[in-house]
Amino acid sequence: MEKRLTASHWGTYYLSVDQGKITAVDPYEMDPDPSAIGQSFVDGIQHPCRVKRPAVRKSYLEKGPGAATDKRGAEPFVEVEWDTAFELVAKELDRVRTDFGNQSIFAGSYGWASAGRFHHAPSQIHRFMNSIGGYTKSVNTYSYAASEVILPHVVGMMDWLLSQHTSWPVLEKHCQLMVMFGGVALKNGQINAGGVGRHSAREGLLACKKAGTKFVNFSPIREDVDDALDAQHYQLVPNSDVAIMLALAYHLYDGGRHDQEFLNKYCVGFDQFKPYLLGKTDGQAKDADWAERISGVEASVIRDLAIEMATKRTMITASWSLQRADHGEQTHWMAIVLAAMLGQIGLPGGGFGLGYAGVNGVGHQFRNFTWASLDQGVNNVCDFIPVARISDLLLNPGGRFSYNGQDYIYPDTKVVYWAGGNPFHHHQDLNRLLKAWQKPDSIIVHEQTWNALSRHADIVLPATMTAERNDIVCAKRDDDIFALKQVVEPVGEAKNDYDIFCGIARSIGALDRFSEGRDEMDWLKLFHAKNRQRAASFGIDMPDFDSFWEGGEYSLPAGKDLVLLEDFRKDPETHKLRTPSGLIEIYSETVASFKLESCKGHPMWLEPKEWLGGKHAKKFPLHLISNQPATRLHSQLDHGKASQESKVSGREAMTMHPDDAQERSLNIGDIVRVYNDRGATLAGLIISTIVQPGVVQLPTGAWYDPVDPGMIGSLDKAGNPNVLTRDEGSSELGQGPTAHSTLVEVEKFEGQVPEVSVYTPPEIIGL
Ligand SMILES: Nc1nc2c(c(=O)[nH]1)N[C@H]1C(S)=C(S)[C@@H](COP(=O)(O)OP(=O)(O)OC[C@H]3O[C@@H](n4cnc5c(=O)[nH]c(N)nc54)[C@H](O)[C@@H]3O)O[C@H]1N2
Ligand SMILES: Nc1nc2c(c(=O)[nH]1)N[C@H]1C(S)=C(S)[C@@H](COP(=O)(O)OP(=O)(O)OC[C@H]3O[C@@H](n4cnc5c(=O)[nH]c(N)nc54)[C@H](O)[C@@H]3O)O[C@H]1N2
Ligand SMILES: [Mo]
Repeated sequence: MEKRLTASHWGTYYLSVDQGKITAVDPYEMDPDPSAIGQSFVDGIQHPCRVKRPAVRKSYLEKGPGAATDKRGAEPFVEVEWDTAFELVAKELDRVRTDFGNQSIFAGSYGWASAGRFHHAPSQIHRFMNSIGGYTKSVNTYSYAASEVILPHVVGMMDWLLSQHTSWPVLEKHCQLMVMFGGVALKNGQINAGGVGRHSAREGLLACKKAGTKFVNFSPIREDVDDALDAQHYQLVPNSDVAIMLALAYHLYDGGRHDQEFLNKYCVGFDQFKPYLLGKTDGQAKDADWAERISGVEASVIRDLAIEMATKRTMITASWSLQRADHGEQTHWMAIVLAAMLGQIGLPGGGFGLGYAGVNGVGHQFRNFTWASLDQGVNNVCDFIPVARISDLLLNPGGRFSYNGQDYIYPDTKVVYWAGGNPFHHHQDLNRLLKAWQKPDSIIVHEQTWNALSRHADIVLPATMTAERNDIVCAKRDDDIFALKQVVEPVGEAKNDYDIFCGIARSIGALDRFSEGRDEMDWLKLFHAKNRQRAASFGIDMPDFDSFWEGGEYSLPAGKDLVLLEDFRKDPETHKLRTPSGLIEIYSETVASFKLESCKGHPMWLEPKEWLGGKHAKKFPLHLISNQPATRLHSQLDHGKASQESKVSGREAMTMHPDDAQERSLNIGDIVRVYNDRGATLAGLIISTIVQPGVVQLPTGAWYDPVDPGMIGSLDKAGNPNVLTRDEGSSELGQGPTAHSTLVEVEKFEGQVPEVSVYTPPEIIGL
């Protein structure tokens, strides 16, 4: 039996193949902490739910664009030949380009797609669209949109910060106290966008523990920190982190323990922030008693912690989840202000960290090396949306929105084109999305499986998976690069996204512009040549293409230890930050000048619209944490073994505290209905003290599976939390997603339990 290398966002593995079938998955020998998600390759790649041939929704095929759009998700599909599909897509893109203009094509196509530099679906679709005149794009990520917009005003770009986070070995040597908001969940460190050679987060954390680092964590879920770290764990009212951070800041200041010299030399605006902190502006000192009333964390805990933080080398970490919430901008901003008051930013082991273990690679000791990727060309369309405003875009053509201090207008969308992302996974309030989804004339997707996205499309073009193609895999913030040779034949007639776009480009007459006459291997050789050239500029001699391709893997020599903002601390003049003042902006004149109610000039406690401390909690008394799933990446391979084995009573598992379960007379394994005014879903119940009372955990990623497909408001059978989440921007500044500010109620599901049916293909008919 042959074993062949494959790689994914969750790790590198060997696939055993017997007569064209994948029979086993073994972890890569260099990985000290391989992820079990890879086991889903055994059944996931060649699963019956793969899309096998191009397919068109019945009414669409019969009557063309705009036909019976309210039947999306409900109607059967008709399979067609590839050439027919290419023609259909080309004709529609031409119609829309000519009659309405390219801004009427929305191809933001946000999503993680698969690992692999060349077959990266979002890069492919953007290059293709640019080769035919452009498209309306999306900006920022679902991961940390609010921070991406606020942090450039405060300290610098989010991606730039993440690329120089203090590395694990430095933390091990110097960090005495790690104060964590939202934990450092190892379930999340399984993943890194682009691939993982070595999983390093567990090693890094355990080394810190061994060296004597003390861990303190504020989080609604105890599992956000590994038991081995023996962290002091405090539960808190979800979304109240800013209040706790403010109170820590207050007691640092009140006790004269803040570092005024650091504030003077490296920051601007402490004097504008101070009156708010002390309560001079609103009559409320942000002290520990105040924070206790908001967060439920005992005042004495906060006061003592402030003293301890000031006497130790302290790293303050905040997970990305904190800002995926109403007023999410305030959380990371305030964490940075707190770290600035401690004065340890730029010192080894101190300062702040955003998203340690949020993905593998944050804290990795690596070379800041940009691997080659597909050139996307130039987009001639200026229109854009903040990524999480997709439903608003479709529902309000011509409507205004505010973003980062300016007003913009939503274009009128005729075509939605997606390749490599799944809005029926990632977006909030799926019933609202479903309504918005009825608006465009055409919805075209490239998909691997018959998931909720492809089921709700008009034209579905089957895409290959990584094991079915050749590619080069490497991640940002990682040193390892892999040569991936095709392992198995594509399922059915599935094609690579590149070949699909070549087919459409040929029909449109844009093939040369799109492909530049290259095939898959030509592109891989081009990428490798660029990588070699870049490596040479670092004095590194990478092997030539043939040796690399033959060898299968290559690692850059180890990078140096990193200390976040060390250069800035050593010399703030030469290493100015990219903020208006060149310094850390505790108060931002720029943000203040926008005059927004939802985001002012300095970080503040702003009450979320939906949280346990608010009025909605009377009707919906449980805070829903729809966090990242431990057994898959988002919705990918939800049909695979690793994910399916984690289901409870046939659907996604929801975890509830024993007190809340008792109050509702619920038992382990019950099928429960989780609901609020936006929707309802069924989940299988786990009862555990890992979640605090008043909180339920229902991870993202179960495929949306409505009882009545196409019907807005239908009960979801599989446990997708996004039928419950809010679809409102974090603020008028960032417009980030706010899934983590959602309240629900839970009851036992009575009556005939509907069977989950989303993992078998929809009805496919002949015409
Ligand atoms: N409630 C709630 N919702 C959330 C979050 C949350 O915390 N709570 N988190 C958000 C975050 S941080 C993120 S990043 C998003 C993630 O949202 P997405 O990135 O959209 O989620 P994925 O499931 O990874 O979607 C990738 C899709 O691409 C397809 N795909 C994979 N490889 C290929 C390929 O090579 N070609 C083509 N054509 N298709 C491919 C897969 O089948 C899958 O449908 O979700 C967000 N949604
Ligand atoms: N296994 C796996 N790992 C993943 C992913 C995946 O799909 N699967 N997705 C990846 C992606 S795209 C991203 S962006 C990162 C996201 O990384 P994060 O945003 O950090 O991930 P989450 O799991 O949403 O949240 C982490 C924890 O934050 C806690 N939390 C939620 N709300 C609050 C709050 O208000 N206060 C406090 N103190 N804690 C809170 C929850 O208990 C939750 O378990 O994860 C990545 N890692
Ligand atoms: Mo993300």
